Amino acid sequence: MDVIETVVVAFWAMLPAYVPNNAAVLFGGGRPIDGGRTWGDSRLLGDGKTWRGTAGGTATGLALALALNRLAPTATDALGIGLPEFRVVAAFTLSAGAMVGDITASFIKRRSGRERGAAFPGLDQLDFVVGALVPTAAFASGWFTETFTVPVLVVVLVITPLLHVGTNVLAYYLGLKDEPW
Ligand code: CTP
Ligand code: K
Ligand code: MG
Repeated sequence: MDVIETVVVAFWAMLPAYVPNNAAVLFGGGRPIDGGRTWGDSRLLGDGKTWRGTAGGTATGLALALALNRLAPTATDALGIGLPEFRVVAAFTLSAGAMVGDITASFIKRRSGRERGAAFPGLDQLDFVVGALVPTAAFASGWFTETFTVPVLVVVLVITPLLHVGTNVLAYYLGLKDEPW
């Protein structure tokens, strides 16, 4: 695989993990997951992690993976690049895992005294990557090793922070998000 192919495969394979965070912004609102509970002086997770955002984000990632599966043969022919089809387990671990990674990051942010919306460079850009890939490697290991080869993983680690910063700045200027991160 050349560099372009590797980037296209990495982006395609990660789309079901990328979209849940952005979709959660649109679905968010309603009851927070922590129900307002605190640990020490801070909220367990905060008002930024809601049931509706989490369910909406996961469902969007799952639906996207299934839609990509229908497009894969045509896109593979058109681009001449072998695009992976998502096993159902992987579609779920990628989308739900991304949400769990983001929630875990909020837990860590609250424990380190950061209020809702505060930036935590590094964690913000990679929480959902780790959250998506670890359960996928565990529960869809064959599919994972076929799809996420070492070059693909390296590309994921490089392009994800760039895409994350880009989409969040865009969402901020569109008035969808309160902070540009
Ligand atoms: N959101 C949600 N449920 C989630 C994740 C996000 O409802 N599981 C919604 C919330 O409305 C949230 C917005 O998407 O405010 C932006 O997400 P994010 O930046 O992750 O949350 P923050 O509000 O910045 O909170 P935190 O500091 O805990 O990350
Ligand atoms: K976040
Ligand atoms: Mg935020």
